Amino acid sequence: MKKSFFTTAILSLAMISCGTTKNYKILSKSKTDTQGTVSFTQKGNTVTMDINAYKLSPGKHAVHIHEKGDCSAPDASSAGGHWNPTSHKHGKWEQGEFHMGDIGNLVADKEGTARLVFKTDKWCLGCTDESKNIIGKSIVIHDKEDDFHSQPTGNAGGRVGCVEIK
Ligand SMILES: [Cu+2]
Ligand SMILES: [Zn+2]
Repeated sequence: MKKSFFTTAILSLAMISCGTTKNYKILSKSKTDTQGTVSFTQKGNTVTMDINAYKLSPGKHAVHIHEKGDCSAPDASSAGGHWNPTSHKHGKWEQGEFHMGDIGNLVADKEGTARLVFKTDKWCLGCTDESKNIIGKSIVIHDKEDDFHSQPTGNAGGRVGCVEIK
């Protein structure tokens, strides 16, 4: 009795302190040299995403969660449209209407390097709530900037990087 309580306590502590982390490589798409990594860590109800991208063109690049976890097409069209479980219009994160995958823009410096750390309690890693679960979706990095109002994609142009969130 005492031992099982102790084991349970240790396991709970491990889950709270370590959480779940998933690491992915960015796949270059549309004949670009895009490289980098994306990690997701869930602690409690908060998911932290950390994007480190390299070899982008300098300037802003839209980044979204798309609905299909399939980066196989050379132009990443296989990833489908924006992940939109709440059937809202495309927009800016937490301002008016927006898709659950409307992360915003990466800003690449003149070397083409961009980093974005993004935290939210609107996503989860593998929970049963399909309006929150990002496993089975993809991250798409675009050629152009998200203007936050053009429908349904923010006029972000082609797809230069892709990650299957498995
Ligand atoms: Cu997109
Ligand atoms: Zn969108």
